[in-house]
Amino acid sequence: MAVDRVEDATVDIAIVGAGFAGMYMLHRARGMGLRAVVFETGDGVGGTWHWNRYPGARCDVESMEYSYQFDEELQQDWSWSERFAAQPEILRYANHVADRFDLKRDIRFETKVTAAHFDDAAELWRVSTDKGDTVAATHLVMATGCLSSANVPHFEGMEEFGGDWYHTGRWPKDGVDFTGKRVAVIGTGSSAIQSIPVIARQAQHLTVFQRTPNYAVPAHNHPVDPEREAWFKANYSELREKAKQGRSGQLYSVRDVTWGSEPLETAKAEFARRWDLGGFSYLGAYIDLLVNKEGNDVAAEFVRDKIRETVKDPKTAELLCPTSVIGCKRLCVDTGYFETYNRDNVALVDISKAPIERLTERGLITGGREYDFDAIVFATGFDAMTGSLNRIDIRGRGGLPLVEKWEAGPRTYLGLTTVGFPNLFLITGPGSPSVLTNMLPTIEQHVDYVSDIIDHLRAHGQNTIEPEQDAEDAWVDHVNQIAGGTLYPSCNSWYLGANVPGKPRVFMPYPGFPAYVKKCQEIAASGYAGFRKG
Ligand code: N01
Repeated sequence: MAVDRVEDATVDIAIVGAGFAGMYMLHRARGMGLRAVVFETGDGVGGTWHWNRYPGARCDVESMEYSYQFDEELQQDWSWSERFAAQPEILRYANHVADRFDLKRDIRFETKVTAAHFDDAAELWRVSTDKGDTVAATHLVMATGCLSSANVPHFEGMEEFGGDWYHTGRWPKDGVDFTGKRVAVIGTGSSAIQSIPVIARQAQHLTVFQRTPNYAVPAHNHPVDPEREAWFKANYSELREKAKQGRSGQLYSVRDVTWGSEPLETAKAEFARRWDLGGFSYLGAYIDLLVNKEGNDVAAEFVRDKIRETVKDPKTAELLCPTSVIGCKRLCVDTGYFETYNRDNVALVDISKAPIERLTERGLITGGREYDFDAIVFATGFDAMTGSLNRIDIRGRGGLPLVEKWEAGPRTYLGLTTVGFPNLFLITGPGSPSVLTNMLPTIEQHVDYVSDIIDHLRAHGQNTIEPEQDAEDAWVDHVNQIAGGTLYPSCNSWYLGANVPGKPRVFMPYPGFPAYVKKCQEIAASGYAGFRKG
């Protein structure tokens, strides 16, 4: 049912965010006959792909897999042009879906949710926006994304800088022309690694400021072969099911072979084979590479050797060689990243020991030296997983602020719900596999699960659901225990919140896919064990 006026409206479900999660949630809600409204800060759908328009932005999951599967006709009709789709194509896809299912009429664009308070007496969420809207909703779904809250560093002198500065995750819609400009890129994560080769080709000069080097494997991107597309589409349902059995929800093979069970030469040949395949499959050479340090060291050294082979200046090559566990931070998938440092117009500055001191009118200062720039690009990442939630004034029972409850780190049951916040659902929230998997199918699994819960409540004449304290505590312990048994906590990643000054250091995603889905199904089959309904 369409909502004509948002002001003082009452809806069954309010959805925050019109990325892939919010769009599908709206579609499911409508299918269930729920009165729904979506609030979206941006002026279009697509979430991540709406905001991350930086040069070179591209998905690191293969396009034939990075798409919705809830509608057979949709997945048959849509054609991807490249193995790894670029941002404009993914955004076109998001718009295609929105138009195809007529979603936009229930999305309030350019409207930011500022607060959501649970009204104990009425058992409703009272949602307010920066446009002055007030909506009462039975259910509140936070489809706010895991990597949507830009982490812009607070350098002294930001306002003094006479050039332009940008954050990769908030890129201007009309693009940026760096022709003839002296440009700085700060950061060397995925966004930097994708944008640096493209910016270097355009700018007069590019200086990259690197705090920590990163591992990257080649994408070996290419146009989608029509025969492969036809085969994929003919077998879509089987392939989707197969992907769901994989550790990351993707089809690339993770060999069921543990480190040490094969000779070193065989291992090196396997790493070489996977390097040539491109993409994340590199880490699937052995099933335990994120657990076994010895195997991880060999996988890491293989990449370091590739960097040394590629980058001509030995000093620059060595600076680009990471020393941490490979895969501890999300592996980057690149196109010509390391080669870019062979260009005459590109320089690398190591700021690991001399952080950026401040910005100035002309540029920035590090190591006591001032560098002059026309433009600075902050490729400094996101306040991941909790940032977008904590920036909204969310209050549960008794007015408890979520930010207070999560002061020492997020606490959820299944990454979907949290005690004291009835009928609040987090799509791919902290404590769920989310960013360790292919996000699109993972989003669909969460949205379907939330839809089933709402259906269940309605069928049983119940108004609210929230987790039991014991269930939440046990889930948090379980996530920590599983993460603690891996090499993930060994580096300063955004998975741990280590990239944001002052953020509690807690491993946020759950490294437990695909068992997680089975667990969710068992809980549903038991009538939602661990949840309290009222
Ligand atoms: O962000 P990041 P990202 N001074 O946090 C540095 C997804 N993604 O936007 O490592 C100097 O990885 C920081 O240094 P350090 C993907 O999941 C996907 O690149 O903290 N430097 C780091 O080098 C990815 O993992 C795609 O020491 C500072 C960099 O900035 C996630 O988004 C494409 C600094 C930030 O790297 C985040 O990637 C792009 C400071 N004050 C992104 N603060 C796909 O392919 C931070 N840094 C789908």
